[in-house]
Amino acid sequence: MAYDIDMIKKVYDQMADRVTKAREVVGKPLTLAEKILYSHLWDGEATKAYERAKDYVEFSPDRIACQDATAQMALLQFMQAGKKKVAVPTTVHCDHLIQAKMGAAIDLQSANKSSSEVFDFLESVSNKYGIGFWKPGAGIIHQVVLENYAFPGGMMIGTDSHTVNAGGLGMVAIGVGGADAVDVMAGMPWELKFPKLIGVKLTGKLSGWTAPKDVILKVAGILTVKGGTGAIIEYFGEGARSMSCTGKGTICNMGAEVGATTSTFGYDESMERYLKATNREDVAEAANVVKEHLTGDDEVYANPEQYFDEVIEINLSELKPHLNGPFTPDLATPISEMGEKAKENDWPINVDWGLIGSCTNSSYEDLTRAASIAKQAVDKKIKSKSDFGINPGSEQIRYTAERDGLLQIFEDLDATVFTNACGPCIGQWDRSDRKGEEKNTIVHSFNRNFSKRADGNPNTHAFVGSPEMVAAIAISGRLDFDPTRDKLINEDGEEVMLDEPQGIELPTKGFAVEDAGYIAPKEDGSSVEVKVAEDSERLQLLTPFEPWDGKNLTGAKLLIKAWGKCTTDHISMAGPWLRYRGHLDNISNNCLIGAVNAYNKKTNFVKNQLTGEYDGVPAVQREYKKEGVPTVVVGDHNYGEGSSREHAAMEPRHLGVKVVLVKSFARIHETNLKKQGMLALTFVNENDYDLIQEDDTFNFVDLAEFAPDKEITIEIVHADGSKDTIKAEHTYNLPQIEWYKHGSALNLIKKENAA
Ligand code: MIC
Ligand code: SF4
Repeated sequence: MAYDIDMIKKVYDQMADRVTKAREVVGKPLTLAEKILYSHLWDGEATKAYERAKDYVEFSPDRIACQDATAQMALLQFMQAGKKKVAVPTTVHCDHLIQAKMGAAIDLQSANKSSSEVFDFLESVSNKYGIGFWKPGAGIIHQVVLENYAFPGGMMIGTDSHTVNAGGLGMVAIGVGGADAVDVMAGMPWELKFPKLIGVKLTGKLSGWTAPKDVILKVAGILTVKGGTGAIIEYFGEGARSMSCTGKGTICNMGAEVGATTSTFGYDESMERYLKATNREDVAEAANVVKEHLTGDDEVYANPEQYFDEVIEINLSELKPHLNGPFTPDLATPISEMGEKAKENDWPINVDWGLIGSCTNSSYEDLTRAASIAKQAVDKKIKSKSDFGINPGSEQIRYTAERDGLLQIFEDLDATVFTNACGPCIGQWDRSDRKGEEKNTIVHSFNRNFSKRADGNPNTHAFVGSPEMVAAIAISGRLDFDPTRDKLINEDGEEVMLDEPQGIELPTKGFAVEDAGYIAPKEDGSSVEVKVAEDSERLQLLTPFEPWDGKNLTGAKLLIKAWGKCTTDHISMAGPWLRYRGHLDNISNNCLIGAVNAYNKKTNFVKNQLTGEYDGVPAVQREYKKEGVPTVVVGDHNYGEGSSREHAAMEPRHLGVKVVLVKSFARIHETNLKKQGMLALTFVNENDYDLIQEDDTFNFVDLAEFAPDKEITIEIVHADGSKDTIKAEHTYNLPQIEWYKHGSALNLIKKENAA
């Protein structure tokens, strides 16, 4: 379980020199993000100032974390890289594959049964290659990382978009696809385009019903789901210092929802308290020695406009509690306006479920604040109108919360305590009041609320709020309930109000746990055997993708023109499909089934140009593949928003799609496409999206000259024989073009290792 204090000290030892050198070459004071980035350059000390949003830079992250749903594909790839051990401390966390249904004990047992093949695979690969393994029930990856591994000033990557949660402890922590993690596990540098920097100045202090969650709900409203793309968000100011470390984690966590590369906060006393409470006094002491490098320079925070590309200011004293949703996490509505807005939009007012937990909001403080509301309901004889579900973030939190009577409070309200795992947040929810396709509303403290995400029902309106607000709304059973204003009627028919929530930042008696759920790998794992059954439906060894023939691509057919929002949940749905995350061919049967076809506004219903018939996307694409016909996927803005799952890139690649052409990409997905040898292009003129018709054929007439910064010409031939010629851009640099040439980045690693 042990974090690597020597590694942390080494990072700190070189930090002073590297930061000083970076300040010199950049020629001005530095933000915290720059300090961390420049002190983690693969080549050591900075020799030049990098241009933001332009230069590709190689980094040397300190840690890697993977979760069960993405680790399968990451490790299947790593197994091909020809290495004996991971080069950088790595952990695997089993949290996504546990369904929430009856409650923790039973659910965990059935997950251990139904997914034993996958858990055993992950455990044995971890054991073999020197990876720390957190077994099912140990907790959600990002909580476990925050409690055990994150450290101020560090840099980590993780195969999950919410890896960014560790920014709450002053890290630069970034979500990546498995193939990126494989590079670092194999001892190679990790590449990222030097990010832009957004500064968020927090003044004032939170009070009453307003929580850290509301900061990011507000920021999401300002920046929208793509406003943070390519940027690191750095929070600073007295307001930042006044918040707890886990509260900062919540804010950084949901930075993923605005597309930010990551978010971070400077080291302060809240982080020191958290490190000490989680038994890492030595890390706190080491951090205290280099404190000045673990936060941005004073001048930067005094004149942020001069150093950040964009600055947002939020006064916490004036910030109001919000609920964001439905269907998108950036639709921010202050609680006080929800009634009106819900009526206007015909959102169902009755709330069926209140769900508390997820990597976003399942800290001890979160549970105490929500419990303080739940307790009032019990004390004031108010019966909860909605059902309640709780997912503690880790076994350590669960154990401590149980010891301190917090879970009992929820149980007194008839809440179901689910496993310490993702559960409903990722569609692993067998909802007891199943709704079919019926319109209904749920509120939760999670981060994402895309259509169908929690329960597979496209008509479930999911709203995101702080845990205490979720508790209050669930108790009232109404979406338009404003606890600062509205009264409730109790069992005695009396009017009562809920008092403001009270939280406890860190357990006064300290954290406790009996079995945290960690299994250390063998020192020498060479004798460990990893088994993948040939007829397994859950796991499949990978077959390398075909290299590029170096020629222009011609005669490609349109597979689908996706209309509107197309997140990774639309491209490769989670929920029941998580089952196949280790089996590329089987999971490919969900390829793009959630994307809306621009021509008929239906999902999973596209025209097969070879037959003129309509069918599901995977079926049609398999036909094209059989006939050897290349295809193109066209998409709108922020294509691939959301998850880091590389399945969203590997599935179309496996099925024979050659090009994804969109108005804009989400960062992780664009990289995933490149890594898997796909051509990821954006329209030079985004209105060209409108030119594309259902029966189009595409010719990429100058692809043979594929080169950095060179536009690609696409001839679009319509059904009536008329043509349009358009230009597409790309962001491939030379090494990335090599990935394309070799068919994937992995093919290239293999070749280099074999040489
Ligand atoms: C998510 O929140 O969407 C997930 C499930 O955690 C994903 C990872 C995955 O798809 O396995 C993420 O955020 O990257
Ligand atoms: Fe798990 Fe949800 Fe967090 Fe993703 S966002 S890691 S599914 S809890």
